[in-house]
Amino acid sequence: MPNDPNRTPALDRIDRLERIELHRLEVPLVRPFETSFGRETVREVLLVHVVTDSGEGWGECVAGRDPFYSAEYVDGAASVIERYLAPALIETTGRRVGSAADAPAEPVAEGPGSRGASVPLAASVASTLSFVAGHRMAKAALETAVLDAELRAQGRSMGECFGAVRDWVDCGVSVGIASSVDELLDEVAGYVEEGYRRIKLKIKPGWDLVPVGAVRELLGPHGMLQVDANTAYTADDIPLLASLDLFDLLLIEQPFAEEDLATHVRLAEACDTPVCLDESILDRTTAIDAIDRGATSIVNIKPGRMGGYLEALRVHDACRALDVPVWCGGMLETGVGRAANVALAALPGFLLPGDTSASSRYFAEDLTEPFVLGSGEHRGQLRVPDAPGSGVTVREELVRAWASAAPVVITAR
Ligand code: SMG
Ligand code: MG
Repeated sequence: MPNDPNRTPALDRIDRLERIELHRLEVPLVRPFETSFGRETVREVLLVHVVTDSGEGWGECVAGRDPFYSAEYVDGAASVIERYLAPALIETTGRRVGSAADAPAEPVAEGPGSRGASVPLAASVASTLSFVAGHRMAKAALETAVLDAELRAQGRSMGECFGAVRDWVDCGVSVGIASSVDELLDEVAGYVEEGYRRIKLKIKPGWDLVPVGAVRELLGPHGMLQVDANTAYTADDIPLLASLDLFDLLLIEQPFAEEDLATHVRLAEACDTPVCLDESILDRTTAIDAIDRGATSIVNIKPGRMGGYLEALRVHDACRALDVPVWCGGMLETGVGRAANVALAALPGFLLPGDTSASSRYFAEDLTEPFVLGSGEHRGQLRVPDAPGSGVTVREELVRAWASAAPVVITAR
């Protein structure tokens, strides 16, 4: 009985979602982050906090302030969660009573040891929310909060649940468009000094060959370097982008529009540098399709863009089966989202350093205990959290202190 007051909560199982809270925060960035589509000085954070009969969990929505990186944006995500997703999840979970009846029709991962089977409540979230089209970042935040609560109740970490094979992950850093090449070189030199194992440069028309050449010279021939255009180019730019071959890059990330696989295929045929898709990859199906067509030979995995960590695991597994390397992208997450990303990046198919930088790259103070780059043999790496759930503790006093609006609370009717 879900609502039996005498019922003792199971220690390892969530039977009921009591409440979902949405917290809006503004967290200043330590330096502005400029991409081909805009400049951010503050991270507008949306946190989802779920309170269940067996504990609590947190998820961070990665949608940005504006609908520029993708169609989603943070006000829209908060609205769709409040109006549609959270009420549906509470309603369904109230009826659910932890039965296997709501387990997803499709297994979360093929074969024995399916990860979804061990987190039945989190694994039911995507199907419960599938009546809403799109809004993957909003759905991902909810699923992650439920996953965090469920794993905390089970005493298991996200790394363990996902199938992490390493305790430390290699970290890169994504460097925004600067106001001059000298300023860019100063910034990159600082990150190299800190130990980052790979540099990613944001590029756009007019900010490409010159800064990339200058940074290649700074790093020397062996420094790992890649670029990300966030869809700023068109087919006319294929010759220019192909000339980036000169700089021995790890990859060129998403030069063309999200929907335009065909032009990515043309670029891949015209250059030696691998083409990597970010914005275009929405789930396992689009990943396999893009790989089959030759539009991408490396995949940037961002769980928010894919509707959650469980779909991100499917993308990882599919890419691994096809021998396509993946790496973990970033969306300027606080420690809440970073913890889960670092756990994901510890999977065997993550063969390139991620945009999983230390807390200090983004914020003077983080919402959780800070992520700090290791030293010695762990220089340029972050440690994978191993405590239950995401493994980090949300500093609720900061959630209150940095709030930009009153929390929204959704409860069972
Ligand atoms: O989290 O370090 C980070 C940012 C990494 O460059 C980054 N993200 O397209 O990959 C990308 C961008 C999207 C976010 S722009 C605000
Ligand atoms: Mg990108």
